[in-house]
Amino acid sequence: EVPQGGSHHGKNEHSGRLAKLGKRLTQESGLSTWHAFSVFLYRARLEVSTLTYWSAPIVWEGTFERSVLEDYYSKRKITIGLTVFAIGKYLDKYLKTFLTSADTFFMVGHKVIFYIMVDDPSKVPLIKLGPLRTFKLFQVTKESRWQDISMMRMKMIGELIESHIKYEVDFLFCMDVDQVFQGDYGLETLDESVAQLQAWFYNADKEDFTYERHPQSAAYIPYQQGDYYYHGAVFGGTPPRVLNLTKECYEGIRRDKEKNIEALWHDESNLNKYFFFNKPTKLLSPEYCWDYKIGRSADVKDVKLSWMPKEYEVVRSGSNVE
Ligand code: 5GW
Ligand code: MN
Repeated sequence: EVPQGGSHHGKNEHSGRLAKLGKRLTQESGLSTWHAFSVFLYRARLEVSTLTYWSAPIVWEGTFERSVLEDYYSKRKITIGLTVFAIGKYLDKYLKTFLTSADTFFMVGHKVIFYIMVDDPSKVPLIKLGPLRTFKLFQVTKESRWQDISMMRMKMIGELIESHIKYEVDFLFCMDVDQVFQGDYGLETLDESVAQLQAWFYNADKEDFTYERHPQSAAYIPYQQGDYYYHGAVFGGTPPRVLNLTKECYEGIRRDKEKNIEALWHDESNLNKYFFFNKPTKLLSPEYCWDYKIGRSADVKDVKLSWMPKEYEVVRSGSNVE
């Protein structure tokens, strides 16, 4: 029998049963309790892939038991960081929704530090954060090309990890601002190195992935290669692992710039190259970054974060951001 949340048992009886099961699984497998549970629960969603060929879990709703995770982490008192950039029109348009929804749904009951990078601090919305939440605001100069705004994030996140983040958090997420949290985005997402499956491509064939296909680019992945198509809008892990990621991705971006070239999807292309060579230890299902424009999908049981609708004419006027 697979333990799942929301059973008909009383809460105490349910947790008692889970604790017993956790103990047995741990003894049998030699794994830590929460890994033992992951290994056990990955069978809970038979219709989707829940494990990569290098044995990283792919987290889908139903493949984790939050009470076990809460119990495990309650002894550690962890802090989770979340970086977000809101430059130019994205500050007015998306930051308030992103922060308000993150306050409600991101790592409920745990300490969170938001690292907010803006070009105009006077425009940051005044919102009242929950008691376990705090934020640090940084002013950055606005790149004139939007591609550079997106790509320079890799450089700035790296610098911020070295100056602040590595001393302050146990786990870090880095996200796009044009998204909204809609359901609990919790401990099940934490790991050493976390990648997000891009919602439009989670079922696609490898040849159709929009990897960079020119061998001259640092982000090049040949047609027969690659594992998954990862989304540039969400990545995470422990600070040293994310630092390594941002350094490598920025180095790829810099090498391309020297040759006067740019990968097809900018930082996302470089991220995909990085994760191809440095396998993530955990993958998040499209439920963790869903696009409602895709329509209904039986695979998506519970959306935790979704794309905000984008009017390209409004936010991308010409090649300049302003
Ligand atoms: C503006 C015009 C075109 C593309 C990006 C921007 C832009 C991005 C901007 O003006 N200000 C800004 O803060 N950004 C940051 O880069 C946001 O955090 C944004 O979420 C991230 C990536 O850009 P996106 O969200 O437009 O990229 P996609 O791949 O989601 O379309
Ligand atoms: Mn985005």
